Amino acid sequence: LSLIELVKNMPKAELHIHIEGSLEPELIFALAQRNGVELNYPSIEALRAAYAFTNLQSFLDIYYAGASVLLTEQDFYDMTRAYLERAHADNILHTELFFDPQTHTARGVEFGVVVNGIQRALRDAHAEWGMTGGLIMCFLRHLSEEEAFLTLEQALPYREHILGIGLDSSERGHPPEKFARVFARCKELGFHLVAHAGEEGPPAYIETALDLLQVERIDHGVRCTDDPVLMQRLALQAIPLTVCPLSNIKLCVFETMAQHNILTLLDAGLVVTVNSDDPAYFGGYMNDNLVALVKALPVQRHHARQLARNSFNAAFIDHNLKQKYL
Ligand code: ES4
Ligand code: ZN
Repeated sequence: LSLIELVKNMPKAELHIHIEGSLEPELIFALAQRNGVELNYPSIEALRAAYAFTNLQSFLDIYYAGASVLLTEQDFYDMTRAYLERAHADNILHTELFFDPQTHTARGVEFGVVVNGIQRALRDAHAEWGMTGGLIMCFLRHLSEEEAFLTLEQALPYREHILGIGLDSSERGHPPEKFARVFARCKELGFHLVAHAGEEGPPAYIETALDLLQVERIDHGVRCTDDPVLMQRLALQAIPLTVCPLSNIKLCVFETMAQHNILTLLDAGLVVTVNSDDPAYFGGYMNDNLVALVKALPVQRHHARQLARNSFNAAFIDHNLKQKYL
């Protein structure tokens, strides 16, 4: 079996996928038509042509515009179903989905419409394929801590459907400490905790996410290589990093895939995982990310096997399920 076949076929978990980032231009246009929403792009091709990003913010502006077509529970179901079918095709057995409720509640879409639509698709995937998964609710870090607390209140009736809490959107200028109190409350409530840190922001944001937010995983975290002491800590404490290779190239975190530091991180013993982040915007799903790494970097079979093991070890699943998957 070639290494490319191995990475495609190996069973794996995905731990960093924004479900709104799985919305393909075709579905954006179909939902816009179904819901009578006006788009600022004349065609699917024109929209796709706008996916030329220079940094995180240039992407986020288009990503929030794309999400504006989502109005009904069925819209959230259809979006999630399409992602889960792609995930199943990539031999993903377990997936933890980020969602951004504030992007929707700000437009008058009820919290329950969002969660119920996504949750129903996850339930169907479990019934049909035995796929497991859960939802991670993200706070938008460009908004206030007070707005995060309000969102947490809205989430409480649905807490049985929410596995964890995350932090995403514009990183620079919105350090983890801005959300220290709301994360402390989420921890008391028993949620798992994660945060985006060290994608565009400095390694200090990785440290404060760990020390002040008490997160269990770091989303991205690739800038930790700027701080050798921090890197050693991440390895010693086995803090998983959910790395997103194609995302990092599209958002110019690294100039080319050959310059990506994922093998440096893996070889230093960090619990690195590979993920798709926003697959509809960044040019690929899970297996596309793995294949891109194999094509650009000296990935060995032991690296591939380690990435798959790490994905299950870093997942928020109970001991029995972990044993079954490992
Ligand atoms: C995101 Cl790549 C990335 N970074 C931060 N926030 C996000 N939301 C969706 N994708
Ligand atoms: Zn992300």
